[in-house]
Amino acid sequence: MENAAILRQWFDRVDSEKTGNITAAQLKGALVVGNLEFPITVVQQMIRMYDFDRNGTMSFEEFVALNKFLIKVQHVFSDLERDRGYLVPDEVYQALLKIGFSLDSPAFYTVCESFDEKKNGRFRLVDFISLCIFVQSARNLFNSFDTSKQGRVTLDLNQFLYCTANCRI
Ligand SMILES: [Ca+2]
Repeated sequence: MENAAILRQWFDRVDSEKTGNITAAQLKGALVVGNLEFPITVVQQMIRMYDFDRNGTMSFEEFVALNKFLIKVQHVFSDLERDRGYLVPDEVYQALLKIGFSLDSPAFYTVCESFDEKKNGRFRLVDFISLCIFVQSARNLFNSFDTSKQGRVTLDLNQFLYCTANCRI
């Protein structure tokens, strides 16, 4: 889905009410058609990640940005899954590095554990995309507090609650 005209067609089909914006429920339904079944909370997070005008829905421009991210994540997944259909934690770690996320061990294993849906150490594409959406959203949120770009933030309890509530999937 890299061609702009194809993307436009896809978007218009999903935007069944012709509002120029697609909702989380519409996006969820469209992804299911493409064999990607996400919980609605993950789809809402996808929308929030690129909701540049913060209206809670996805315009075509925002969709193009999301699609670019999803394509990158899918490519990295296919490079490493070697036709098994899943990644093991070591590969998830390498995949995250390729996407530009370098996590330390405690952070990485905690994130892995919470996205290992079946608790079998196997990350299917849907699990891996959900994990990447979470890490990217957390990074965006972190950056919004790290205004001086020091790579660290100080939060009071209210800000901390705001962050955890935003990241919860
Ligand atoms: Ca929007």
